[in-house]
Amino acid sequence: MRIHQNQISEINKQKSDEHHREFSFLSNSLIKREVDVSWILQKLSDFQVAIPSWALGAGGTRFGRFSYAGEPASLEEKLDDIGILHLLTNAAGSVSLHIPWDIPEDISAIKEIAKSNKLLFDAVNSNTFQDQPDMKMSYKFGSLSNADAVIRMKAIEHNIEVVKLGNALGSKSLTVWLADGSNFPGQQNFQSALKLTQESLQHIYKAMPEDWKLFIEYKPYEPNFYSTVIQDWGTSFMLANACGERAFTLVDLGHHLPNTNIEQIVATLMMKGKLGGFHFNDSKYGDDDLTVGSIKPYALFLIFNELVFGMEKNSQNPTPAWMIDASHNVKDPLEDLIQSLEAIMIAYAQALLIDQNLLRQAQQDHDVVLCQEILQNAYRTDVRPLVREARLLNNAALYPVDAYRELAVRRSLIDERGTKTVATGL
Ligand code: AOS
Ligand code: ZN
Ligand code: ZN
Ligand code: ZN
Repeated sequence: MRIHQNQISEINKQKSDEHHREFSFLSNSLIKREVDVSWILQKLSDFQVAIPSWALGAGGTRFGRFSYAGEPASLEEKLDDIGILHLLTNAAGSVSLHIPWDIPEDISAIKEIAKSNKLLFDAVNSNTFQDQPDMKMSYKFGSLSNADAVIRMKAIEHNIEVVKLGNALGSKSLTVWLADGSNFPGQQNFQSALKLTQESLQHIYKAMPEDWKLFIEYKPYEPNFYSTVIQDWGTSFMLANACGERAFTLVDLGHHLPNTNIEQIVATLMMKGKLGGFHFNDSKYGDDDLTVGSIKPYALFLIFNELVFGMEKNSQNPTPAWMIDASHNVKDPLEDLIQSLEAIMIAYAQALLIDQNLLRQAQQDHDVVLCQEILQNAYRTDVRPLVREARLLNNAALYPVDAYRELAVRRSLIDERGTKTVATGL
């Protein structure tokens, strides 16, 4: 362990007066608004987001990759990094692995490291969007949708291997994201590509243990720029239905055409009990994978409003698997993840402030102005003291970025791992 809880407590002490002043001011005004503050604190404390193993190094763009000093070179080191995040934020309680980027050599040793960092294994991700060095065939023209049965089978088998590995670690779900699609009109027969994908997914689904879930990600473009086989939530939803009741749609915030009403997609899927997983990130143009909340925090809040409503009202929908899916080139990856976690907690806290009964009544009365007031009053409340208090109650850092800097975490990672590091993965 690079940092200890008592170091965090020491740092918290320096700022605890200031925090308590802000927190009591906020909680007093919330109590006047009949908000149940301790209920919100509990919800915030319980909310855990999986960290993708590929976000721990400075990723990059398709034009280049600039490594960040002190990056983790192995799965063990990645787990240690997430352990640091979890200690600072009490919000990063699990990891999402990517196979083959994270092949564990010694399963029980990896489980031990995860346990000592208080981490669980969330969804495992398969990879049929890259050819692996030992491969005799290529995914260049698709994987689960490939017209060649031998290549399809290879992709199916890879997914089954990933499930086996994940199962040994204690994971309970598989996320499938496909790059399959076409670049030019006429290149691919839409119907057969979709039909083959469905058959392949059914095959994988049947091979999963009975307590496993399958998450199917959709994306309208990239790397194929004319068509992708699973282009939208409707296609994913249809495929999930064709697989069975433990197959679900996964929403990645970056996987929509500009201005898509993502909150409405969330609501629709939850009504049908089919929102299985979530990839948080932010974007201005496409699948930019930027820090959560860095571009469109209001949209994130509106999405959380639907998530909160759905989690309360749609018992047919399991609690979605929350995950960050971000990657970029310029920030310290750990500081960036702290910022993403903070943005998620803020949006969640704001959404929890909404009086759903009052909103319902205003909708019923067609009082459009009041509806907007209710949403925006919640959004414009500075909930940061609530988020901090939830962390404090769990012995995490009041101000995680500050604590991270004060404890010189990156410095010690560089001392240990060196300056010229390249995290495995993207
Ligand atoms: C790709 O665009 C998807 O968002 C995937 O979820 C993910 O980024 C990829 O699987 C990384 O391995
Ligand atoms: Zn994703
Ligand atoms: Zn993506
Ligand atoms: Zn993305």
